[in-house]
Amino acid sequence: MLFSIWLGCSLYEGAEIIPIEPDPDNTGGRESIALNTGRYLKQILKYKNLLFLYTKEEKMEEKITKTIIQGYFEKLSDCLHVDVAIAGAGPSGLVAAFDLAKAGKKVAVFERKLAPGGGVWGGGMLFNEVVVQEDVIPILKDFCINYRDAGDGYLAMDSVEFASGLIYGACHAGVRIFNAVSVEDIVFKGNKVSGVVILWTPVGLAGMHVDPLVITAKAVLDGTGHPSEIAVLATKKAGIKIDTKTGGIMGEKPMWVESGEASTIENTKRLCPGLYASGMAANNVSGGFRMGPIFGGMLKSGKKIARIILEDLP
Ligand code: 48F
Repeated sequence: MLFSIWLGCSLYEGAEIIPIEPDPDNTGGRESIALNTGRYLKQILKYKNLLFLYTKEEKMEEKITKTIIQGYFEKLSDCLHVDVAIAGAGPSGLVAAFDLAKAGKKVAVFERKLAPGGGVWGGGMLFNEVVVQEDVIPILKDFCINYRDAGDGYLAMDSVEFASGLIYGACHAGVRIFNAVSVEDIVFKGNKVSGVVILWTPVGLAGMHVDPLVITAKAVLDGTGHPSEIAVLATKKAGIKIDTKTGGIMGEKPMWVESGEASTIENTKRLCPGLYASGMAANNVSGGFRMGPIFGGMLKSGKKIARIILEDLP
C-alpha cells in the first residue's frame, strides 16, 4: 500500500519513479524494520501536498461535469410539459417569451442554432446596426437596450447589444432557452397542436438515424422566421387547415418595407387550435411582404402574440 502511494505521488509529479533507499545497515531485525518504515513515512510526508492536490483535482473534474449534467437535466425535466413551446429564438419569439414568462407562464424556447437571436446579429448585410421605429421605445426599455435617435421617427442601435439584450431579458424573466435544439415535428392530438418534437441540431446535420424526444405544450408558437417551419409541418404533414385566405401557407412576397412592417403585425395570430405564428413566420404564412433590416414590427409581433396566447390559455 505504501508502495502504491509512493508510486502514485511520483507518477503524479510526472517525474521518474524516485527510489526510496532502505536502511543501508538492513539487518532484518526489529530496529531495522522501524528505521525503514520511518524513512518511507518521511518520503510520503514529502509528497503529501502533491497527494492532496491530486485528490482535489480529481474531485474538481467530477464536480464540474456533474454540475453541468445535473443543471441541464433539471432544466429539461422541468420543461417536459410547458405552457408555451416556442420554435425559434428570433426577435419576435424572444419578446413573446419574455412577456409570457413575465405573466407567470412556463415557457421553453428551442433554437436550432448555437446562438439565439435569429436574424438580429448581422444587422443589414453584416453592418451590425439595427433600425427600429420610435414607438417601440417601451419594449427596448423593458430589455434595457440602449439606442440612439436616428431622426424622422427612427432609432438605431448596435445589433450585438440588441440581440444579446433580448436573449438576456428573456432568460432573466425565467424563459428556458434550449440552443442547438431543432423542432422537427409537432404533436397533433385531438385536432389540436399539443407540443413539439425536438432533436439535437448536430444529430440532424450529421444525418444520424436517431429518434427525437417530445415536449408537450398548451400552446406552440412558430417563431422560425422566413420558412415558417412549424406552420409548414402543420399544413403539409398534419393536413391542418390554418387561418389564412387559402387555408394553407401563402408564401412571403418580395420587399416592400412599409407594407411588410404593417402586415407582420396583422398576420400575427392563432393559426389553428394550439398553434400561433409571429414575426416573419406569420408573414410567410399569410403572404406578407418582407421588410429587411428594420425590427420594430418583429418586436410588436412578439408582444401581440403573447397577448393572444395569454387570452387563450386557461
Ligand atoms: O428569422 P428570425 O430572426 O425570426 P423573426 O422573429 O425575425 C425576423 C428578423 O430577424 C428578420 C427580418 C426582419 O427584419 O426579416 O429576418 O421572425 O429567427 C428565427 C429563428 O428560428 C430558428 C432560426 O435558427 C432562427 O434563429 N429556427 C428556424 N427553424 C427552426 C428554428 C426549427 N425548426 N427549430 C428551432 N429553431
